[in-house]
Amino acid sequence: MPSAQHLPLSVAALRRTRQAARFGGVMHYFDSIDSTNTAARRLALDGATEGTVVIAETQTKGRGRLGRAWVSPPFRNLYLSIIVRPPIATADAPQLVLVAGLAVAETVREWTARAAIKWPNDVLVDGRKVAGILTEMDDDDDRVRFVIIGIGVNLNSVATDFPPELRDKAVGLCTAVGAPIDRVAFTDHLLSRLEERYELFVHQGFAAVGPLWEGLSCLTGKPVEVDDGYRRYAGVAVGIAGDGSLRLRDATGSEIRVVVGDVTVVGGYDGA
Ligand code: BT5
Repeated sequence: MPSAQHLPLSVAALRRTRQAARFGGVMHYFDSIDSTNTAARRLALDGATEGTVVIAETQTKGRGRLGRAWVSPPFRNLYLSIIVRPPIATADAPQLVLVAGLAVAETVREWTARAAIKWPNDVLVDGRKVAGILTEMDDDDDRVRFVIIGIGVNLNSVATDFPPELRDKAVGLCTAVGAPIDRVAFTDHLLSRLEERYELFVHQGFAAVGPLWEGLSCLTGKPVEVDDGYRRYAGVAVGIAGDGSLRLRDATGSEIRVVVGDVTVVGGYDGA
């Protein structure tokens, strides 16, 4: 099991492994910061190049979607943001959250095959959230100027690191694997995957990513409810559409497409 003593990330070792790479070739490392997404946004506005990474040991204002908080205990996990400047239309930018989700899920699966993606931005292990993704965009005349892809992965957090209300919803990869996770190795593999999947998306479009994403989705075939902040939809998840929206089949047999929202699986995940 993970050691009780959590040490700082060996950032020199990580920099050595990434020095020739596009993603992570430039890396900013902080002991503590408000939010790596906020820091990356500041750097992007100052002209930082694509692939610039911000990593922090802890965040005082780690963010999820819709102003929600991301629990960020120090020296255990990964809190990372990366700047990308994709040559795409603003309307296609939400697909990047799925591209990143695929890369995170594929990386987690190098440690355990029990990982799956939950639309739109969660990676689960055994039905519990091991990682979340938050993308934030800056655009100009319908073209994307930059997107900050923020990724939080619970690597060496144990149940007591989470507030009580999260203990049955969140999990550390170490708990699933039964051993401490090497944060340098995980981050290196994640950045390589992310670079690979991002290149695929930029050069071949979401059509090339969608089938890979579908292969790791835990929702397909499940009865779900989706809350988009305005209304709730109910149906069976049948996959994602070409633009990355979630396809549901409702009780009347009609198809509904949901662009944003929080999904609940009716009856849970059968332990999967
Ligand atoms: C997300 O939002 O899942 C996106 C999380 C992105 C975090 C990264 S860390 C690096 C970068 N910098 C930032 O400031 N953010 C990004 P959402 O789908 O809204 O889920 C948020 C919800 O997940 C919370 O309301 C909690 O219920 C739950 N949660 C919070 N912290 C968690 C954790 N460490 N592990 C699992 N679940 C958590």
